[in-house]
Amino acid sequence: MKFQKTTLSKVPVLLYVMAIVTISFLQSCKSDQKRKDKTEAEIETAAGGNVIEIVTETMEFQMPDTIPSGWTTWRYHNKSNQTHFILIDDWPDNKHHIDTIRQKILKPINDAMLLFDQGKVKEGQAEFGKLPVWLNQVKFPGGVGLISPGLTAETTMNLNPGKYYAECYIRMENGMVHHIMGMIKEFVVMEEDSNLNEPTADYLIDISTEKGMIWEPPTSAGTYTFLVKFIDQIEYSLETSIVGLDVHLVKYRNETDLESLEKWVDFAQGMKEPAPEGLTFLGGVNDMPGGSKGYFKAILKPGKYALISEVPMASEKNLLKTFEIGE
Ligand SMILES: [Cu+2]
Repeated sequence: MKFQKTTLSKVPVLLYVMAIVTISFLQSCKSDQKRKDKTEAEIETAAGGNVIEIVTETMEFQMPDTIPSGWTTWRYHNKSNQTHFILIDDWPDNKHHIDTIRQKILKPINDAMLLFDQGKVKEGQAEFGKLPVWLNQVKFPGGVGLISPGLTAETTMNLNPGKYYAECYIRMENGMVHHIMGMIKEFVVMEEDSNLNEPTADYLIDISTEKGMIWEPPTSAGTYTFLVKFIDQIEYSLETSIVGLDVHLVKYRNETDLESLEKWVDFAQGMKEPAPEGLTFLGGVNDMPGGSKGYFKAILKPGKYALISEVPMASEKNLLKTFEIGE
């Protein structure tokens, strides 16, 4: 590991690399309630198959300890006042114990971020220096995209048997990372197959490091299933400090919102609650290895939307794509 080479702007990127994850501070309760009301009425159930229901009320993942292998639909109900996502971590063998993960990974990351917030760069880097080498071996086989308070996201993925963690590494307003506050959950994917057929997609999103996102967006309102094909993925390495590709769907109001969006999803610039005004996150597919695919479902109404990847300067990489749904 070459932490001494790490610059401040790159440091947060490491968090990404390591996979990573609060208590709600009171954010506009009124608008949350509005969103909740709207959501309850809008949520549709997946068409049969194997659905894993996951709920967050404060800073936790309420989900089963075991799930079947193969295709499963993750329906994530964000009943909290904060924005979240689910990133799945596949840690190397024998390093799986949750106490180890908390102590050796989550704590130094959280401590480092708090120090960076105070402008203590050296001290923050020293915390990163405590991270174990085996962190390099973590893999991210998918997860559910960013979802705003009161809303439900739905993502369908294909997981192999094994032991995994679900985590969220968005930060609270006070800087604490959600994972250290409780948003890390161990689960086992069993040998038993879900027997769920792979979904059929209405729209295809190709994502790659070279071309960014390539797709033809919908233009009319409806409930759609999107297929995200990871053509490749950026190699996760502490030495190169590179973040990965993923897809998040967001509704926005105007161009100013897009600027806040691009800045907010860049971990180097904070990714702290509250998420900027005017943005409503609607799910997506979190990081997957190159060659993988995942699906997400969303209800689109007239308005302005964007797909964004959680990387620095997304628009320059063709990883921020806007589209509009007409009346
Ligand atoms: Cu979170």
